[in-house]
Amino acid sequence: MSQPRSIVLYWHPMSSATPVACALAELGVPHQRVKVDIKAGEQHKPEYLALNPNGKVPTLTVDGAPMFEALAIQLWLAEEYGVAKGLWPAAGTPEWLQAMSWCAWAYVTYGAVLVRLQVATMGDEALRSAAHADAAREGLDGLLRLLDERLAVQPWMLGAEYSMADLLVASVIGYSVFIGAPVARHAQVQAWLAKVQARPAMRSEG
Ligand SMILES: N[C@@H](CCC(=O)N[C@@H](CS)C(=O)NCC(=O)O)C(=O)O
Repeated sequence: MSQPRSIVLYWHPMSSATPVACALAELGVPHQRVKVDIKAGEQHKPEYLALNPNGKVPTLTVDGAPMFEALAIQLWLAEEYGVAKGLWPAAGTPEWLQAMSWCAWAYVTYGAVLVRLQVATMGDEALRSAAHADAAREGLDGLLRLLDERLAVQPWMLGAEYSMADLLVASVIGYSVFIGAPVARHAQVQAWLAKVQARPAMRSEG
């Protein structure tokens, strides 16, 4: 058995670090937490930028070695700890190919349209636009339809069992509800999201 690793999560409450905190809890990974006060600008300190040149949370260090981007961190955690727990498929299997695809779909494809909606409806007044917001909402609706079709034929992202793919994808879809994505139009997605969010690990930001 390999030596336990020393894991440290640099985080801020209710941020992009939240899904990582939930993933650590779901996988039962012992770790330390370091709060980075992004409202006070701690993310711009040279010692933090040395870990994460983006100056954002989350950052995870593994035996002192840093990694950043919530998607990359969660995929690493799933690979490292999820396979033994039956929460992540073995690399190279058909289920793993689907897991990688849907996690990237959520964070990259869906996430890009979500940012369009966010920019068109929140933040800088000069960038707000009802037309852009409508177009982004329609884009998200089309993507949510794909997810709804998948969840109409199987209860979880990878089939019969809950997996870390559900946690990753639901983290993005759940956040998108707050931005105004039309999740409520998709009954299967809504029911699945409620099941994922009811898991104890999803409330363990700490
Ligand atoms: N794509 C990045 C996004 C990280 C991100 O935007 N983090 C925000 C909090 S939600 C942050 O640290 N903002 C501080 C800043 O921009 O100064 C990831 O997934 O890690």
